[in-house]
Amino acid sequence: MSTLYPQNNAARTILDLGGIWDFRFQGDENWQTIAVPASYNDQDPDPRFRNFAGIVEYRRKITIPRAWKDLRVCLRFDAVTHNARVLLNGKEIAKHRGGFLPFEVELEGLLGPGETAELTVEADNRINHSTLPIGTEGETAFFGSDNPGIPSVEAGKKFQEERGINRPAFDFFNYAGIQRAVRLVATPKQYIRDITLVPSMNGEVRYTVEIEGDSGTVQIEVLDAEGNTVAHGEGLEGTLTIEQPKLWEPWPGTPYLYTARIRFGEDLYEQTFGIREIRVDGTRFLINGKPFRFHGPCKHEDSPFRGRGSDPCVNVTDLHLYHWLNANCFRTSHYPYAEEMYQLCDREGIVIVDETPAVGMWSSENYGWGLGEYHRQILLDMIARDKNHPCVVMWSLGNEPDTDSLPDKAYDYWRPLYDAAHQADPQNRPVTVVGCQNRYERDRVICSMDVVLINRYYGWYNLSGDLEAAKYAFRTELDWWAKQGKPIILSEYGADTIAGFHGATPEMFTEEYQVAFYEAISECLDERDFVIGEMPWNFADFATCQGPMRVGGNKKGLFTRDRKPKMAAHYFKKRWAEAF
Ligand code: BDP
Repeated sequence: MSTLYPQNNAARTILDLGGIWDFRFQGDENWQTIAVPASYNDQDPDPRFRNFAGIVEYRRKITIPRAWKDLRVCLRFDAVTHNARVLLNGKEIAKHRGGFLPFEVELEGLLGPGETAELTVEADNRINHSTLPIGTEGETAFFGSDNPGIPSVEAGKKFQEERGINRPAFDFFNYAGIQRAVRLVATPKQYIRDITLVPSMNGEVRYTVEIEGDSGTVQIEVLDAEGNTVAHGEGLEGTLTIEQPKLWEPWPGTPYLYTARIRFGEDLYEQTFGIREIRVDGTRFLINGKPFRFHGPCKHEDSPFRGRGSDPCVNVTDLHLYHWLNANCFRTSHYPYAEEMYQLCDREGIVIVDETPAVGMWSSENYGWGLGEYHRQILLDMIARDKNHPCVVMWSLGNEPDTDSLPDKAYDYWRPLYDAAHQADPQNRPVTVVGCQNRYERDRVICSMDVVLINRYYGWYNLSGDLEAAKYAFRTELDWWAKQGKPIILSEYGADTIAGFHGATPEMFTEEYQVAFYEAISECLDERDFVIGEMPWNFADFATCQGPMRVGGNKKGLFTRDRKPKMAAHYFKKRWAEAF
Protein backbone atom coordinates (compact mmCIF):
# COMPACT_ATOMS: atom_id res chain seq x y z
CA MET A 1 0.00 0.00 0.00
CA SER A 2 1.39 3.35 -0.82
CA THR A 3 0.65 6.14 1.59
CA LEU A 4 2.15 9.54 0.80
CA TYR A 5 4.13 11.04 3.65
CA PRO A 6 1.82 13.48 5.50
CA GLN A 7 2.30 17.08 4.51
CA ASN A 8 1.13 20.45 5.74
CA ASN A 9 0.52 22.82 2.85
CA ALA A 10 -2.14 25.14 1.46
CA ALA A 11 -4.38 22.11 0.73
CA ARG A 12 -3.49 19.61 3.46
CA THR A 13 -3.42 19.74 7.25
CA ILE A 14 -1.74 17.53 9.80
CA LEU A 15 -2.63 17.12 13.43
CA ASP A 16 0.18 15.40 15.29
CA LEU A 17 -1.02 13.01 17.98
CA GLY A 18 2.36 12.69 19.68
CA GLY A 19 2.52 13.30 23.42
CA ILE A 20 1.41 11.44 26.52
CA TRP A 21 -1.00 8.57 26.00
CA ASP A 22 -2.60 6.03 28.37
CA PHE A 23 -0.92 2.63 28.39
CA ARG A 24 -1.39 -0.83 29.84
CA PHE A 25 -0.53 -4.47 29.28
CA GLN A 26 -3.59 -6.18 27.88
CA GLY A 27 -5.50 -7.82 30.70
CA ASP A 28 -4.39 -5.26 33.30
CA GLU A 29 -6.97 -2.97 34.79
CA ASN A 30 -5.08 0.23 35.40
CA TRP A 31 -3.72 2.60 32.85
CA GLN A 32 -0.49 4.51 33.23
CA THR A 33 1.29 7.17 31.20
CA ILE A 34 3.53 6.57 28.21
CA ALA A 35 5.23 8.82 25.66
CA VAL A 36 4.42 8.53 21.94
CA PRO A 37 6.31 8.10 19.70
CA ALA A 38 8.88 5.94 21.48
CA SER A 39 9.39 2.30 22.37
CA TYR A 40 7.61 1.64 25.65
CA ASN A 41 10.32 -0.73 26.94
CA ASP A 42 12.66 1.77 28.60
CA GLN A 43 10.01 4.10 29.98
CA ASP A 44 9.51 2.24 33.28
CA PRO A 45 11.95 0.24 35.43
CA ASP A 46 9.40 -2.55 35.91
CA PRO A 47 11.05 -5.60 34.24
CA ARG A 48 7.77 -6.34 32.49
CA PHE A 49 8.42 -3.41 30.18
CA ARG A 50 11.54 -5.15 28.94
CA ASN A 51 10.41 -8.76 29.06
CA PHE A 52 6.70 -8.80 28.24
CA ALA A 53 5.58 -10.78 25.19
CA GLY A 54 2.08 -9.98 24.01
CA ILE A 55 -0.29 -7.13 23.38
CA VAL A 56 -0.09 -3.71 24.97
CA GLU A 57 -2.80 -1.08 24.67
CA TYR A 58 -2.41 2.61 24.02
CA ARG A 59 -5.36 4.98 24.43
CA ARG A 60 -6.21 8.63 23.96
CA LYS A 61 -9.03 10.84 22.78
CA ILE A 62 -9.04 12.28 19.32
CA THR A 63 -11.17 15.09 17.96
CA ILE A 64 -11.60 16.04 14.35
CA PRO A 65 -11.52 19.83 14.06
CA ARG A 66 -14.83 21.34 13.07
CA ALA A 67 -12.97 23.25 10.36
CA TRP A 68 -12.25 19.94 8.59
CA LYS A 69 -15.63 19.97 6.89
CA ASP A 70 -15.81 18.38 3.43
CA LEU A 71 -12.33 16.96 3.74
CA ARG A 72 -11.03 13.43 3.63
CA VAL A 73 -9.59 12.59 7.03
CA CYS A 74 -7.12 9.79 7.65
CA LEU A 75 -5.40 8.42 10.67
CA ARG A 76 -1.82 7.64 9.71
CA PHE A 77 0.61 5.50 11.67
CA ASP A 78 4.24 5.71 10.57
CA ALA A 79 5.00 2.42 12.38
CA VAL A 80 3.53 0.31 15.16
CA THR A 81 5.71 -2.63 16.17
CA HIS A 82 5.13 -5.37 15.26
CA ASN A 83 1.47 -6.03 14.59
CA ALA A 84 -1.25 -3.50 15.23
CA ARG A 85 -4.97 -3.31 15.74
CA VAL A 86 -6.69 0.06 15.82
CA LEU A 87 -10.05 0.67 17.51
CA LEU A 88 -12.31 3.68 17.59
CA ASN A 89 -14.77 3.73 20.51
CA GLY A 90 -14.01 0.04 20.95
CA LYS A 91 -14.73 -0.91 17.33
CA GLU A 92 -11.91 -2.28 15.17
CA ILE A 93 -11.13 0.02 12.26
CA ALA A 94 -7.75 -1.28 11.06
CA LYS A 95 -5.19 -4.01 11.40
CA HIS A 96 -1.60 -4.01 10.21
CA ARG A 97 1.10 -6.63 10.06
CA GLY A 98 4.75 -5.61 10.32
CA GLY A 99 6.42 -3.10 12.59
CA PHE A 100 8.45 -0.80 10.36
CA LEU A 101 6.20 0.55 7.62
CA PRO A 102 3.31 3.02 7.61
CA PHE A 103 -0.41 2.39 7.28
CA GLU A 104 -3.46 4.59 7.29
CA VAL A 105 -7.19 4.35 7.77
CA GLU A 106 -9.83 6.71 6.40
CA LEU A 107 -12.25 8.02 8.99
CA GLU A 108 -15.13 8.73 6.58
CA GLY A 109 -18.33 7.43 8.20
CA LEU A 110 -16.47 6.67 11.45
CA LEU A 111 -15.82 10.10 12.92
CA GLY A 112 -16.95 13.47 11.56
CA PRO A 113 -15.82 17.08 11.98
CA GLY A 114 -16.31 18.32 15.52
CA GLU A 115 -16.67 14.77 16.90
CA THR A 116 -14.52 13.15 19.58
CA ALA A 117 -13.79 9.46 20.03
CA GLU A 118 -11.59 7.18 22.05
CA LEU A 119 -8.71 5.82 20.00
CA THR A 120 -7.11 2.57 21.13
CA VAL A 121 -4.06 1.03 19.52
CA GLU A 122 -3.06 -2.52 20.34
CA ALA A 123 0.57 -3.30 19.64
CA ASP A 124 1.73 -6.88 19.62
CA ASN A 125 5.47 -7.41 20.11
CA ARG A 126 5.43 -11.19 19.70
CA ILE A 127 7.97 -12.58 17.29
CA ASN A 128 7.96 -16.10 15.93
CA HIS A 129 8.29 -18.04 12.69
CA SER A 130 5.63 -15.93 10.99
CA THR A 131 7.10 -12.51 11.74
CA LEU A 132 9.90 -10.47 10.19
CA PRO A 133 12.17 -10.14 12.09
CA ILE A 134 12.02 -13.74 13.20
CA GLY A 135 11.57 -15.09 16.72
CA THR A 136 12.60 -18.62 17.57
CA GLU A 137 10.03 -21.20 18.62
CA GLY A 138 11.88 -23.60 20.88
CA GLU A 139 14.98 -24.02 18.73
CA THR A 140 18.28 -22.79 20.14
CA ALA A 141 18.45 -19.03 19.98
CA PHE A 142 21.39 -17.61 18.11
CA PHE A 143 22.41 -15.25 20.88
CA GLY A 144 20.92 -17.30 23.71
CA SER A 145 22.44 -19.55 26.32
CA ASP A 146 20.29 -22.65 25.85
CA ASN A 147 22.06 -25.96 25.77
CA PRO A 148 19.81 -28.16 23.66
CA GLY A 149 19.05 -31.63 24.92
CA ILE A 150 19.71 -31.19 28.65
CA PRO A 151 16.43 -32.25 30.28
CA SER A 152 16.50 -29.63 33.04
CA VAL A 153 17.28 -26.82 30.60
CA GLU A 154 14.53 -28.05 28.29
CA ALA A 155 12.14 -28.03 31.26
CA GLY A 156 13.19 -24.46 32.02
CA LYS A 157 12.51 -23.44 28.43
CA LYS A 158 9.05 -24.98 28.64
CA PHE A 159 8.43 -23.05 31.85
CA GLN A 160 9.36 -19.85 30.01
CA GLU A 161 7.20 -20.67 27.04
CA GLU A 162 4.13 -21.35 29.16
CA ARG A 163 4.50 -17.88 30.60
CA GLY A 164 5.05 -16.28 27.20
CA ILE A 165 8.50 -15.37 26.05
CA ASN A 166 10.04 -13.73 23.05
CA ARG A 167 13.31 -15.16 21.84
CA PRO A 168 14.70 -12.96 19.09
CA ALA A 169 16.60 -14.73 16.34
CA PHE A 170 18.41 -11.44 15.87
CA ASP A 171 20.92 -9.34 17.78
CA PHE A 172 19.01 -6.19 18.69
CA PHE A 173 16.55 -5.50 21.45
CA ASN A 174 12.99 -6.24 20.40
CA TYR A 175 11.77 -2.71 21.00
CA ALA A 176 8.06 -2.24 20.43
CA GLY A 177 5.02 -0.02 20.65
CA ILE A 178 4.07 3.13 18.79
CA GLN A 179 7.61 3.94 17.75
CA ARG A 180 6.93 6.53 15.08
CA ALA A 181 4.51 9.42 14.56
CA VAL A 182 0.72 9.12 14.60
CA ARG A 183 -1.14 11.84 12.79
CA LEU A 184 -4.56 12.91 11.65
CA VAL A 185 -4.25 14.05 8.06
CA ALA A 186 -6.84 16.08 6.15
CA THR A 187 -6.83 16.30 2.37
CA PRO A 188 -9.48 17.36 -0.13
CA LYS A 189 -11.98 14.57 -0.89
CA GLN A 190 -10.61 14.27 -4.39
CA TYR A 191 -6.94 13.88 -3.77
CA ILE A 192 -3.49 12.91 -4.97
CA ARG A 193 -2.81 9.33 -3.95
CA ASP A 194 0.72 8.74 -5.16
CA ILE A 195 3.57 10.25 -7.13
CA THR A 196 6.43 8.51 -8.87
CA LEU A 197 9.42 10.37 -10.25
CA VAL A 198 12.20 8.96 -12.39
CA PRO A 199 14.81 11.63 -13.10
CA SER A 200 17.69 11.28 -15.55
CA MET A 201 20.97 13.17 -15.64
CA ASN A 202 19.98 14.87 -18.90
CA GLY A 203 17.25 16.70 -16.98
CA GLU A 204 14.33 14.56 -18.11
CA VAL A 205 11.97 13.57 -15.34
CA ARG A 206 9.39 10.89 -16.04
CA TYR A 207 6.44 11.21 -13.72
CA THR A 208 3.26 9.34 -12.86
CA VAL A 209 0.54 10.64 -10.59
CA GLU A 210 -2.25 8.56 -9.09
CA ILE A 211 -5.41 10.35 -8.09
CA GLU A 212 -8.73 9.64 -6.48
CA GLY A 213 -11.59 11.52 -8.16
CA ASP A 214 -12.20 13.40 -11.38
CA SER A 215 -11.89 17.07 -10.46
CA GLY A 216 -9.85 18.21 -13.40
CA THR A 217 -6.43 17.58 -14.81
CA VAL A 218 -3.22 17.13 -12.90
CA GLN A 219 -0.77 20.02 -13.09
CA ILE A 220 2.86 19.46 -12.27
CA GLU A 221 5.49 22.10 -11.80
CA VAL A 222 9.14 21.64 -10.89
CA LEU A 223 10.82 24.18 -8.63
CA ASP A 224 14.55 24.50 -8.12
CA ALA A 225 16.06 24.99 -4.67
CA GLU A 226 15.59 28.76 -4.96
CA GLY A 227 11.91 28.36 -5.74
CA ASN A 228 12.04 29.17 -9.48
CA THR A 229 9.82 27.17 -11.79
CA VAL A 230 12.09 25.19 -14.09
CA ALA A 231 9.62 22.83 -15.78
CA HIS A 232 5.93 22.12 -15.91
CA GLY A 233 3.52 19.61 -17.36
CA GLU A 234 0.00 18.33 -17.32
CA GLY A 235 -1.74 14.98 -17.05
CA LEU A 236 -1.37 11.77 -15.10
CA GLU A 237 1.95 10.92 -16.64
CA GLY A 238 4.58 12.41 -18.83
CA THR A 239 8.13 13.63 -19.10
CA LEU A 240 9.34 17.01 -17.94
CA THR A 241 12.61 18.56 -19.00
CA ILE A 242 14.80 20.63 -16.73
CA GLU A 243 17.38 22.66 -18.62
CA GLN A 244 20.92 22.54 -17.23
CA PRO A 245 19.95 20.24 -14.41
CA LYS A 246 21.86 20.35 -11.14
CA LEU A 247 22.67 16.88 -9.90
CA TRP A 248 22.15 15.30 -6.52
CA GLU A 249 25.65 14.36 -5.43
CA PRO A 250 26.52 12.37 -2.33
CA TRP A 251 28.43 14.16 0.40
CA PRO A 252 30.91 15.93 0.17
CA GLY A 253 29.30 16.95 -3.13
CA THR A 254 26.12 19.02 -3.23
CA PRO A 255 22.93 17.00 -2.75
CA TYR A 256 20.84 19.37 -4.86
CA LEU A 257 17.10 18.95 -4.45
CA TYR A 258 14.19 19.95 -6.65
CA THR A 259 10.52 19.99 -5.69
CA ALA A 260 7.69 18.67 -7.85
CA ARG A 261 4.55 20.62 -6.99
CA ILE A 262 1.51 18.65 -8.03
CA ARG A 263 -1.99 20.10 -8.18
CA PHE A 264 -5.19 18.23 -8.73
CA GLY A 265 -8.50 20.03 -8.16
CA GLU A 266 -8.29 21.43 -4.63
CA ASP A 267 -5.36 19.21 -3.67
CA LEU A 268 -1.67 19.96 -3.64
CA TYR A 269 1.39 17.87 -2.84
CA GLU A 270 5.05 18.79 -2.93
CA GLN A 271 7.49 15.98 -3.53
CA THR A 272 11.20 16.68 -3.26
CA PHE A 273 13.53 14.70 -5.49
CA GLY A 274 17.08 14.72 -6.73
CA ILE A 275 18.53 14.10 -10.15
CA ARG A 276 20.98 11.26 -10.02
CA GLU A 277 21.59 8.00 -11.84
CA ILE A 278 22.79 4.73 -10.38
CA ARG A 279 24.44 1.96 -12.40
CA VAL A 280 26.52 -1.08 -11.71
CA ASP A 281 29.20 -1.44 -14.34
CA GLY A 282 31.45 -4.47 -13.96
CA THR A 283 32.91 -4.15 -10.49
CA ARG A 284 32.10 -0.46 -10.23
CA PHE A 285 29.13 1.25 -8.62
CA LEU A 286 28.40 4.46 -10.47
CA ILE A 287 26.49 7.45 -9.12
CA ASN A 288 26.06 9.99 -11.91
CA GLY A 289 28.60 8.08 -13.95
CA LYS A 290 31.31 8.41 -11.29
CA PRO A 291 32.63 5.45 -9.31
CA PHE A 292 31.23 5.59 -5.80
CA ARG A 293 32.89 3.99 -2.79
CA PHE A 294 30.68 3.29 0.21
CA HIS A 295 32.25 4.15 3.51
CA GLY A 296 30.12 4.51 6.58
CA PRO A 297 29.09 2.37 9.53
CA CYS A 298 25.81 0.47 9.59
CA LYS A 299 23.24 1.81 12.01
CA HIS A 300 20.37 0.88 14.22
CA GLU A 301 17.45 3.01 15.26
CA ASP A 302 18.52 2.95 18.88
CA SER A 303 19.03 5.57 21.56
CA PRO A 304 18.69 5.94 25.33
CA PHE A 305 15.14 6.42 26.68
CA ARG A 306 13.45 6.21 23.29
CA GLY A 307 14.67 2.75 22.33
CA ARG A 308 13.76 2.53 18.67
CA GLY A 309 11.48 5.58 18.91
CA SER A 310 11.89 8.15 16.19
CA ASP A 311 13.44 11.41 17.27
CA PRO A 312 14.57 14.23 14.95
CA CYS A 313 17.29 15.34 17.38
CA VAL A 314 18.86 11.88 17.45
CA ASN A 315 18.67 11.65 13.65
CA VAL A 316 20.26 15.06 13.07
CA THR A 317 22.98 14.41 15.66
CA ASP A 318 23.78 11.05 14.10
CA LEU A 319 24.06 12.46 10.59
CA HIS A 320 26.24 15.31 11.78
CA LEU A 321 28.47 12.67 13.35
CA TYR A 322 28.52 10.92 9.95
CA HIS A 323 29.88 14.14 8.46
CA TRP A 324 32.39 14.43 11.31
CA LEU A 325 33.49 10.84 10.54
CA ASN A 326 33.80 11.61 6.83
CA ALA A 327 31.27 8.82 6.24
CA ASN A 328 29.04 8.91 3.19
CA CYS A 329 26.54 6.09 3.70
CA PHE A 330 24.77 3.60 5.91
CA ARG A 331 22.63 0.52 5.61
CA THR A 332 19.28 0.59 7.40
CA SER A 333 20.21 -2.57 9.27
CA HIS A 334 17.93 -4.41 9.89
CA TYR A 335 14.57 -2.84 8.93
CA PRO A 336 13.24 0.22 7.11
CA TYR A 337 13.83 3.36 9.19
CA ALA A 338 11.53 6.29 9.91
CA GLU A 339 10.71 8.34 6.82
CA GLU A 340 12.20 11.51 8.34
CA MET A 341 15.63 9.87 8.27
CA TYR A 342 15.49 9.40 4.48
CA GLN A 343 14.35 13.01 4.04
CA LEU A 344 17.32 14.10 6.11
CA CYS A 345 19.72 11.93 4.11
CA ASP A 346 18.36 13.44 0.89
CA ARG A 347 19.34 16.84 2.28
CA GLU A 348 22.65 15.80 3.82
CA GLY A 349 23.86 13.70 0.88
CA ILE A 350 24.17 10.49 2.88
CA VAL A 351 23.62 7.39 0.75
CA ILE A 352 21.33 4.61 2.01
CA VAL A 353 21.12 0.87 1.39
CA ASP A 354 17.48 0.26 2.32
CA GLU A 355 16.83 -3.07 4.05
CA THR A 356 13.68 -5.09 4.78
CA PRO A 357 13.17 -6.55 8.28
CA ALA A 358 14.02 -10.06 7.03
CA VAL A 359 16.60 -10.83 9.69
CA GLY A 360 17.03 -13.97 11.75
CA MET A 361 16.62 -16.34 8.80
CA TRP A 362 19.84 -18.13 9.69
CA SER A 363 18.47 -21.64 9.35
CA SER A 364 17.46 -23.32 6.10
CA GLU A 365 14.26 -24.35 7.89
CA ASN A 366 13.07 -20.77 7.45
CA TYR A 367 12.29 -21.61 3.85
CA GLY A 368 9.57 -23.98 5.01
CA TRP A 369 7.68 -21.42 7.09
CA GLY A 370 5.72 -19.84 4.25
CA LEU A 371 7.22 -16.38 4.70
CA GLY A 372 7.74 -15.67 1.01
CA GLU A 373 4.49 -13.86 0.25
CA TYR A 374 4.60 -11.71 3.38
CA HIS A 375 8.26 -10.92 2.73
CA ARG A 376 7.39 -9.89 -0.83
CA GLN A 377 4.62 -7.62 0.40
CA ILE A 378 6.92 -5.87 2.87
CA LEU A 379 9.54 -5.42 0.16
CA LEU A 380 6.98 -3.87 -2.21
CA ASP A 381 5.63 -1.60 0.53
CA MET A 382 9.16 -0.47 1.37
CA ILE A 383 9.90 0.31 -2.27
CA ALA A 384 6.56 2.13 -2.65
CA ARG A 385 7.37 4.22 0.42
CA ASP A 386 10.99 5.05 -0.44
CA LYS A 387 11.09 5.01 -4.26
CA ASN A 388 11.48 8.80 -4.73
CA HIS A 389 14.39 9.33 -2.36
CA PRO A 390 17.64 10.16 -4.13
CA CYS A 391 19.55 8.97 -1.05
CA VAL A 392 18.33 5.39 -1.55
CA VAL A 393 20.74 3.75 -3.98
CA MET A 394 20.19 0.03 -3.38
CA TRP A 395 17.60 -2.36 -1.90
CA SER A 396 18.62 -5.06 0.54
CA LEU A 397 16.20 -7.98 0.61
CA GLY A 398 17.37 -9.03 4.09
CA ASN A 399 20.26 -9.78 6.39
CA GLU A 400 22.30 -12.95 6.83
CA PRO A 401 19.93 -15.69 5.71
CA ASP A 402 21.14 -19.24 5.46
CA THR A 403 22.12 -19.59 1.82
CA ASP A 404 24.69 -22.36 1.87
CA SER A 405 23.09 -25.37 3.63
CA LEU A 406 20.58 -25.96 0.85
CA PRO A 407 21.81 -23.65 -1.90
CA ASP A 408 19.05 -24.45 -4.41
CA LYS A 409 16.25 -24.04 -1.93
CA ALA A 410 17.71 -20.72 -0.83
CA TYR A 411 17.99 -19.59 -4.44
CA ASP A 412 14.37 -20.47 -5.11
CA TYR A 413 13.36 -18.31 -2.16
CA TRP A 414 15.51 -15.25 -2.85
CA ARG A 415 15.46 -15.06 -6.64
CA PRO A 416 11.76 -14.17 -6.94
CA LEU A 417 12.27 -11.43 -4.35
CA TYR A 418 15.20 -10.09 -6.33
CA ASP A 419 13.06 -10.04 -9.48
CA ALA A 420 10.13 -8.46 -7.64
CA ALA A 421 12.33 -5.62 -6.38
CA HIS A 422 13.60 -4.87 -9.86
CA GLN A 423 10.10 -4.95 -11.27
CA ALA A 424 8.61 -2.76 -8.57
CA ASP A 425 11.24 -0.06 -8.46
CA PRO A 426 10.54 2.62 -11.07
CA GLN A 427 14.21 3.70 -10.80
CA ASN A 428 15.40 0.10 -11.09
CA ARG A 429 18.07 0.40 -8.40
CA PRO A 430 20.53 -2.42 -7.78
CA VAL A 431 19.32 -5.19 -5.46
CA THR A 432 21.23 -7.22 -2.91
CA VAL A 433 20.84 -9.45 0.11
CA VAL A 434 23.46 -9.32 2.84
CA GLY A 435 25.43 -12.53 3.24
CA CYS A 436 26.67 -13.98 6.51
CA GLN A 437 30.01 -15.64 7.08
CA ASN A 438 29.37 -18.96 5.37
CA ARG A 439 30.70 -21.50 2.91
CA TYR A 440 30.70 -18.86 0.19
CA GLU A 441 31.79 -21.27 -2.53
CA ARG A 442 28.53 -23.27 -2.15
CA ASP A 443 26.32 -20.23 -2.14
CA ARG A 444 24.17 -19.39 -5.18
CA VAL A 445 22.25 -16.44 -3.75
CA ILE A 446 24.78 -13.88 -2.60
CA CYS A 447 26.95 -14.04 -5.71
CA SER A 448 23.91 -13.63 -7.97
CA MET A 449 23.05 -10.20 -6.59
CA ASP A 450 23.87 -6.94 -8.41
CA VAL A 451 26.34 -6.04 -5.69
CA VAL A 452 27.74 -8.58 -3.23
CA LEU A 453 27.39 -7.50 0.39
CA ILE A 454 29.15 -9.74 2.90
CA ASN A 455 29.37 -9.59 6.69
CA ARG A 456 32.66 -10.97 7.98
CA TYR A 457 34.03 -11.34 11.49
CA TYR A 458 37.57 -12.61 10.85
CA GLY A 459 39.48 -11.76 14.01
CA TRP A 460 36.36 -11.58 16.15
CA TYR A 461 33.90 -14.49 16.06
CA ASN A 462 36.45 -16.66 14.30
CA LEU A 463 40.22 -16.60 14.60
CA SER A 464 39.45 -14.52 17.65
CA GLY A 465 42.25 -12.26 18.79
CA ASP A 466 44.65 -13.38 16.04
CA LEU A 467 44.74 -10.63 13.47
CA GLU A 468 47.53 -12.19 11.41
CA ALA A 469 45.43 -15.32 10.94
CA ALA A 470 42.37 -13.13 10.31
CA LYS A 471 44.13 -11.31 7.49
CA TYR A 472 45.37 -14.56 6.00
CA ALA A 473 41.86 -16.04 6.06
CA PHE A 474 40.19 -12.94 4.69
CA ARG A 475 42.73 -12.69 1.87
CA THR A 476 42.04 -16.33 1.05
CA GLU A 477 38.35 -15.51 0.70
CA LEU A 478 39.02 -12.32 -1.27
CA ASP A 479 41.12 -14.34 -3.75
CA TRP A 480 37.98 -16.36 -4.42
CA TRP A 481 35.80 -13.27 -4.84
CA ALA A 482 38.37 -11.76 -7.19
CA LYS A 483 37.41 -14.48 -9.68
CA GLN A 484 33.66 -13.77 -9.48
CA GLY A 485 33.81 -10.40 -11.22
CA LYS A 486 31.41 -8.71 -8.83
CA PRO A 487 31.59 -5.47 -6.86
CA ILE A 488 31.95 -6.29 -3.16
CA ILE A 489 31.00 -4.33 -0.08
CA LEU A 490 32.14 -5.49 3.33
CA SER A 491 28.78 -4.73 4.87
CA GLU A 492 29.63 -5.62 8.50
CA TYR A 493 32.86 -6.22 10.39
CA GLY A 494 33.67 -5.24 13.92
CA ALA A 495 34.84 -5.99 17.42
CA ASP A 496 33.04 -5.51 20.72
CA THR A 497 34.83 -2.74 22.58
CA ILE A 498 34.27 -1.42 26.05
CA ALA A 499 34.77 2.35 25.93
CA GLY A 500 37.61 3.31 28.22
CA PHE A 501 38.99 -0.22 28.41
CA HIS A 502 42.62 -0.07 27.31
CA GLY A 503 45.68 -2.25 26.92
CA ALA A 504 49.20 -1.53 25.72
CA THR A 505 48.84 -4.95 24.12
CA PRO A 506 45.80 -4.78 21.88
CA GLU A 507 43.61 -7.57 23.25
CA MET A 508 39.97 -8.23 22.52
CA PHE A 509 37.48 -5.74 23.99
CA THR A 510 40.09 -2.96 24.35
CA GLU A 511 39.85 0.20 22.29
CA GLU A 512 43.32 -0.63 20.96
CA TYR A 513 42.10 -3.98 19.64
CA GLN A 514 39.16 -2.38 17.85
CA VAL A 515 41.60 -0.08 16.03
CA ALA A 516 44.07 -2.89 15.31
CA PHE A 517 41.20 -5.04 14.00
CA TYR A 518 40.08 -2.32 11.61
CA GLU A 519 43.66 -1.59 10.52
CA ALA A 520 44.17 -5.26 9.71
CA ILE A 521 40.97 -5.59 7.70
CA SER A 522 41.57 -2.26 5.93
CA GLU A 523 44.91 -3.62 4.75
CA CYS A 524 43.15 -6.47 2.96
CA LEU A 525 40.43 -4.24 1.52
CA ASP A 526 42.85 -1.69 0.16
CA GLU A 527 44.57 -4.32 -1.99
CA ARG A 528 41.42 -5.07 -3.99
CA ASP A 529 39.86 -2.80 -6.60
CA PHE A 530 36.64 -4.77 -6.71
CA VAL A 531 35.96 -3.91 -3.07
CA ILE A 532 33.80 -0.83 -3.43
CA GLY A 533 32.76 -0.31 0.14
CA GLU A 534 33.33 -0.78 3.83
CA MET A 535 30.61 -0.55 6.45
CA PRO A 536 31.95 -1.14 9.94
CA TRP A 537 29.58 -2.68 12.47
CA ASN A 538 28.25 -0.52 14.11
CA PHE A 539 27.92 3.25 14.26
CA ALA A 540 27.08 3.19 17.99
CA ASP A 541 26.70 0.65 20.79
CA PHE A 542 23.12 -0.58 20.87
CA ALA A 543 20.69 -2.51 23.03
CA THR A 544 20.22 -6.26 22.58
CA CYS A 545 18.41 -8.95 24.51
CA GLN A 546 20.29 -10.41 27.46
CA GLY A 547 22.77 -13.17 26.77
CA PRO A 548 26.22 -14.36 27.77
CA MET A 549 27.76 -12.71 24.71
CA ARG A 550 26.38 -9.27 25.48
CA VAL A 551 27.48 -7.04 28.33
CA GLY A 552 24.82 -4.36 28.44
CA GLY A 553 24.19 -4.68 24.72
CA ASN A 554 26.29 -4.92 21.60
CA LYS A 555 29.49 -2.94 22.07
CA LYS A 556 30.77 -2.87 18.51
CA GLY A 557 29.99 0.82 18.16
CA LEU A 558 32.54 3.30 16.89
CA PHE A 559 30.64 5.51 19.32
CA THR A 560 29.15 4.68 22.69
CA ARG A 561 25.39 4.55 22.88
CA ASP A 562 25.38 8.21 23.97
CA ARG A 563 27.48 9.06 20.91
CA LYS A 564 30.94 9.57 22.42
CA PRO A 565 33.70 8.50 20.01
CA LYS A 566 35.90 5.53 20.82
CA MET A 567 39.44 5.46 19.40
CA ALA A 568 38.15 3.62 16.33
CA ALA A 569 35.91 6.56 15.43
CA HIS A 570 39.02 8.73 15.22
CA TYR A 571 40.69 6.03 13.15
CA PHE A 572 37.90 6.10 10.56
CA LYS A 573 37.61 9.88 10.62
CA LYS A 574 41.20 10.03 9.46
CA ARG A 575 41.00 7.09 7.05
CA TRP A 576 37.88 8.38 5.35
CA ALA A 577 39.15 11.96 5.12
CA GLU A 578 41.62 10.58 2.60
CA ALA A 579 39.08 8.43 0.80
CA PHE A 580 37.41 11.01 -1.46
C1 BDP B 1 25.89 -10.07 12.50
C2 BDP B 1 24.48 -9.51 12.46
C3 BDP B 1 24.29 -8.28 13.35
C4 BDP B 1 24.94 -8.52 14.68
C5 BDP B 1 26.43 -8.76 14.46
C6 BDP B 1 27.18 -8.95 15.78
O1 BDP B 1 24.12 -9.18 11.14
O2 BDP B 1 22.92 -8.00 13.48
O3 BDP B 1 24.71 -7.49 15.60
O4 BDP B 1 26.57 -9.92 13.70
O5 BDP B 1 27.27 -10.09 16.23
O6 BDP B 1 25.85 -11.43 12.35
O7 BDP B 1 27.65 -7.98 16.35
